[in-house]
Amino acid sequence: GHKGCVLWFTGLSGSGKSTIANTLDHRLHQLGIHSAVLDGDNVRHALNAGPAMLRDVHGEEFAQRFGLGFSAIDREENIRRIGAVAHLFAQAGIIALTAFISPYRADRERVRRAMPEGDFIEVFVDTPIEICETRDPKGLYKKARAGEIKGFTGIDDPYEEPTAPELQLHAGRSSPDVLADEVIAYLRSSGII
Ligand code: GGZ
Repeated sequence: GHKGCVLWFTGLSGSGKSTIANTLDHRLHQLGIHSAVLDGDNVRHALNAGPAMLRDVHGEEFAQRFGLGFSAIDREENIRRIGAVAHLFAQAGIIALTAFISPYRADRERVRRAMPEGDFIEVFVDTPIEICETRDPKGLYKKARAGEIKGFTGIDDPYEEPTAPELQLHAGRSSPDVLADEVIAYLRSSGII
């Protein structure tokens, strides 16, 4: 058996949060454990996207203006909603894997405090920005350096590192498979699975 909880991955863009969360998700399914991934694909582009009617009539870019952006206030609201959804998953007995930058310590702590002790597991995906910037899968760091994107995390917007994460993964050194194993070992040792 297993109990529901939230594995909250936090780290820079390109640090490997989504990749590790998805690798772990597959691994847990193989073990017969119910888990679910929340990441940019199903949250920023779906749950937190602008009104559907605007999207249908005027397209994604226009609707996005009514959705959430990347100001501190919008990121806080993004994290608040994700935290609420992840909490519901955990209450339903599912291991929720969330993969968002979540750059503000206070926003992450607010999600933690809303949950029973031990149910919120903070996983710091600690990849040096140099590595994230070299990977740059979507070319966003390049655009941020060129000033084409303003307020990009790690370039001209803050990332507040966790001070006491339950887990710290060195995603610049190990493969997603090895890191997923580290998380599984933690879940076993803490009695969650
Ligand atoms: C950071 C940004 C920005 C800015 C767009 N700053 O590599 P990606 O593309 O897929 O991951 C980043 C994603 C961050 O969304 P989150 O919901 O995880 O952010 S937060 O937790 O702070 O709310 C990146 C893209 O969106 N992106 N503009 N200015 N990342």
